[in-house]
Amino acid sequence: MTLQNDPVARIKEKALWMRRRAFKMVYDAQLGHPGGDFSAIDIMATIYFGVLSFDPARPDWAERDRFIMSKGHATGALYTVLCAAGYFPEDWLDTYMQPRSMLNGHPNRNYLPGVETNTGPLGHGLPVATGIAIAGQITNAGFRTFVLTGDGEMQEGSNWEAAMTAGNRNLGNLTWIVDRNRLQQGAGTEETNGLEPLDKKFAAFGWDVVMVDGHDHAALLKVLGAVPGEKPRAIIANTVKGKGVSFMENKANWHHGVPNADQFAAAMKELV
Ligand SMILES: Cc1ncc(C[n+]2csc(CCOP(=O)(O)OP(=O)(O)O)c2C)c(N)n1
Ligand SMILES: [Mg+2]
Repeated sequence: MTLQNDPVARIKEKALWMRRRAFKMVYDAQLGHPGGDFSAIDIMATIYFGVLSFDPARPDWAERDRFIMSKGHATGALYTVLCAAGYFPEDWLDTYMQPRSMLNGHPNRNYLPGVETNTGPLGHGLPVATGIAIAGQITNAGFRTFVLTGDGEMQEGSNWEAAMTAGNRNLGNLTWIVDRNRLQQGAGTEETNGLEPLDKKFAAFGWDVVMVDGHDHAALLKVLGAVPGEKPRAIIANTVKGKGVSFMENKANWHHGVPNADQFAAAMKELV
């Protein structure tokens, strides 16, 4: 099988490119959230290169599947996947967080093609995705809506209102992925405001629940690409914050830590 017709190999290749490119953006800007970029990148590469129906030449194509990046701080992951998907040229990435750049610290749909909705303040992506999915259900449209939230983000009550609404309305066209890296800003989720048992909570709100290794491309492809059912689907993706760089993995300080020259070089050696 060649890279072109082996979907898992293609996703793997894209994810590696995204990690390298996102880390370079953070290094150049000396700003960013690389820990959360790296926990999300395998999920996002799988969605864009294995599941989503979209056309970068027509970002407003009415029938496109929607992806909403609710954890809007992880712009290293979002901007690299949108670039790899063809929404804008690679040299735009070099402007990350520079004055007058379209690639702000948090994504802005008014500037950047492919961004479905502005995020950054946590707790907004799922409510917006739920509204979009309701519109799709009412109009009998065929598109699916995917939303990726953090796990610390779930401390925002707005998520639980949206979860209740989606469950009550049987929004089978809605898929919610939780990046379950067990860390938020500066601490663990369970020592801050415990989320468990997350699967039982989602099920009680009327959702189908699936657990997956959030770095296993083949497993991700299977659960994300599965045919929608009657109920909305929650995918709890078990991930590692900082995944792919040994000195960053599971370290809270890499939430918004930025590399010095030695750390950048060491990371590039590992990301091959
Ligand atoms: C409403 C709101 N409060 C606080 C913040 C600041 N903030 C940015 S990221 C973050 C932690 C998020 O943790 P998590 O959702 O687990 O994201 P991940 O671990 O995937 O980076 C916080 C508190 C914010 N962006 N929005
Ligand atoms: Mg987290």
